[in-house]
Amino acid sequence: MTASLPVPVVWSQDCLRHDPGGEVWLGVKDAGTEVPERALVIRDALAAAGAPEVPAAAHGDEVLQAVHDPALLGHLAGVWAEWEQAGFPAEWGRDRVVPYVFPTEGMLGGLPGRLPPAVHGRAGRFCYDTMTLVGPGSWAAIRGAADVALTAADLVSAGAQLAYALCRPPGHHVTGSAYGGSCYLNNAAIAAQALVAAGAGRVAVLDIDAHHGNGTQSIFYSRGDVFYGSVHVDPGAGWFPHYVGYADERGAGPGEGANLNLPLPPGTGDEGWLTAIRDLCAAAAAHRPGAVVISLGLDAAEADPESPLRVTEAGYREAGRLTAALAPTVLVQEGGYHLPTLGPLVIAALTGAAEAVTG
Ligand code: SP5
Ligand code: ZN
Repeated sequence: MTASLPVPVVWSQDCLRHDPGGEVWLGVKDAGTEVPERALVIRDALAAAGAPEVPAAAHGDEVLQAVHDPALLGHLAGVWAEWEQAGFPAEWGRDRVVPYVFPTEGMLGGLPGRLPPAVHGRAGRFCYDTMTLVGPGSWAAIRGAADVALTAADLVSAGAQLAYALCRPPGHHVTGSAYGGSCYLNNAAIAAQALVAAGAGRVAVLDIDAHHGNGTQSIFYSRGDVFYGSVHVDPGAGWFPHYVGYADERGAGPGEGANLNLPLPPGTGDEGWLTAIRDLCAAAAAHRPGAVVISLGLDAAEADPESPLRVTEAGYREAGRLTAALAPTVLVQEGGYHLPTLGPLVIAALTGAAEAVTG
């Protein structure tokens, strides 16, 4: 009989209510991989491993408003009702919110960024890709995932060494004012901000999802109190988010030096990935964090359909051990799409994190 996994798992049933119903990739709607079953297989595996479950508590909007533009929060909360009201599902067969015009710098050429009254025009102001669809249950899940992150941060602020936030949908691609990458609100940034607000001092966010967390980077880019570091597949090698996540992005103003990107070549496995994570931990330790947030994507794993990295379960266990050794740690679920291996991978990561705490 193995000892049960001593990491509290924060959970909200609302996280199952978001059904993006696919993703529009390169002009064609595909089935999509960010499905509700992801959260269920992880939850089942952790229950079987004996990890205690903690229900998410409802929180106010204060921390959300500290990391996100209130206009983004309002848009996400109301966009489905507006879409329905405008008749897109019933009259046009458009059963999810998907933008089709994007106000890029190149389009506006310096003209003011207006807020179009028509919802189908306004959608591209807040969503920067075509893969991140909104449906009837989406807001309940998005807001529920934020409460999951906030509840996990509360546990650590109250003295727990570790807490795991089983957030769905994921969050690390969301900037202060725009969503994308299958993400809607930045759960990890919300957890980090909550830790700061509770008096943790400096916080380090370590992002080990296969993709660069462009949203988290953007939110904290000019802040010196929150370090952001990421290991991810090189966006310059053809991977999402393509435009951000390069090694020369080091932070700005008071945040200069508090941002570190370690892009890796496609095909990188445990050795190269863990070497980069050790470098990330050394940089984060120099920042002397009072608390750590791990953006725990499981999509760096070799079987994952969304990334070319080749990390094993043993790699994830070591990554958990290395990162959670820095300070009390909130682990926030990000990506990870290969349903048969999500359970073993999350157990490996949390087992490693628990080893770091118990020695
Ligand atoms: C949180 C997170 O991991 N977001 C991932 C966003 C990247 N999604 C890119 C999807 C590209 C289309 N997928 C094609 C899969 C072909 N196997
Ligand atoms: Zn990812």
